[in-house]
Formats: sequence, C-alpha cells, structure tokens
Amino acid sequence: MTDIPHIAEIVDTAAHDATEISQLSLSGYDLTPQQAYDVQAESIDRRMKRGETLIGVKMGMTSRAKMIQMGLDEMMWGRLTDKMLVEDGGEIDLKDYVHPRVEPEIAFLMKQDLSGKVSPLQAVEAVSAIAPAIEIIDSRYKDFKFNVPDVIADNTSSSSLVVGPWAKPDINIANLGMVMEFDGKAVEIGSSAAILGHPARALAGASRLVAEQGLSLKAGWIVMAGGATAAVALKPGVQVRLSVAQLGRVNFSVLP
Ligand code: 0L1
Ligand code: MG
Repeated sequence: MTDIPHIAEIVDTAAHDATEISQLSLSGYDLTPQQAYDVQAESIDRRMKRGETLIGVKMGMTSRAKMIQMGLDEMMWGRLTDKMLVEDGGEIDLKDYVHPRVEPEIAFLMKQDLSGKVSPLQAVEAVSAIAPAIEIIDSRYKDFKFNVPDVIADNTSSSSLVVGPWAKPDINIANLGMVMEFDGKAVEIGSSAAILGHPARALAGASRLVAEQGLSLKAGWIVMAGGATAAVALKPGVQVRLSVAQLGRVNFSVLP
C-alpha cells in the first residue's frame, strides 16, 4: 500500500527546508496521478497545520514552451498559500529556494465560486480582476527533473508568486504582449495567446481539474494561468520585471 502521509512528509519537508530530494519515481514510490494529487493535498494540509491559508491555485504546463522545456505534455495544477505571496516590488533570498525559475503569467481574481466543466467565457464571468503575475517555481527534485506524478506530488513546483496591479476583467486578454526582463534586458518575450490559445482556457481547465479532486475555485482566490514562455533560472542580485500590454508591470528582486 502506498504510504501517502509519509510521501507527503518527504515533499513538504523538502519544500519547507529548501533541500533537494531524489525523484519519488526513482526512490521506489511509483505513484498514479491520483495518488500524486493525494500526496499534494496532504502536504498542503501540513502547511495549513503550520498556520498557512489557501489563497488559490496555479495551473502548470499550459503552453507549448513549457511542455517543450520540461518534456511533459499534461496540464496540471497546484495549490497556493498566503506564505507563497511575495509583494510586488519585494525581495527574495535564494537561500529560501533550491533552484528557482521564473515564469511570466496572468493571474485571475475570482468573484464567485466556480467548479466543474465550464466554457472559457463562463470562467471569465466568474472573475473580478486580472493582473500581470510572475510565478517563482522551484522543483524540489534534483536537477529540476521529474515525471508527471513526481511533479504533481511536489505541488507542481509551486514556490512563490508576485502579483501586479489588478485591472478590471473587461480587457481582452486573448493576445497581450508579455516581456520578462532581468536587469532591464529581455530574457523571454511572448504573448498571453501562448497560454492554451487564451488564458481563459487555463481558468476553465482549473475549474474542471479541481472538481476532479472534489474541490471548487473559491471567491477571493487567485488562479495563475501558467507560464506563457519557458521558465528562466534566477541569479543572485537580479531584478526581475514582467510587462504585460494593457495590464502593466510587476517586479521583484533577488538579494545579492
Ligand atoms: O507552472 C508551471 O508550469 C510548472 C509546472 C510544473 C513543471 C515545472 O516545474 O516546470
Ligand atoms: Mg507557472
């Protein structure tokens, strides 16, 4: 029998202590995707017992660029807690991470609960605001390598998020230019269209996938739509900025 609480403790401790671990699949833990989501849920329960609260979900593998970079092609999701939020313009310390990377994203703020199969249009109708956002992903696995159950169990590499100014949801987000800069130099240039053809599809996907785990997206939650480009590794001292056409900018810096 698969010991879900034990595996949850392994991934939670690695995330908490920012320590690298071997892939579960190479350590004798061959999980099904459902077991991996059970591990994820249990590991987040451990965080809640330490006082963290759930603030939303993140979608992963929602663009071709991400699928090619990671060699995986399955959309997946992870949970976001209040402790993961980095203030817009804030600072992070690399000692709190294993080998972090950043992704340019779009964030949705939920106006009402949403669950199950919905169209992208219905999904956007449940949103009160949209913002430019940067996700800091940090796989706890050695060399940032994993299979699908490994990464789902590791909360889909979710580590931190930085959310920019919220805008009214009446902006057409189908094809917004996105430029991510390190120290003022573009490191990734893309479009919101790279996120499943339209970020609203990632939100509809989130609604469907969380329902498969008996959950719903809650009013007040943030939903991260997934990286529009490949993720870029962070370096000490770097200033990271994302500009999204019509939505504005979000930034943070890494301590030297
Ligand atoms: O947010 C993402 O697209 C990441 C999903 C997990 C895979 C990875 O760590 O790149
Ligand atoms: Mg992401």
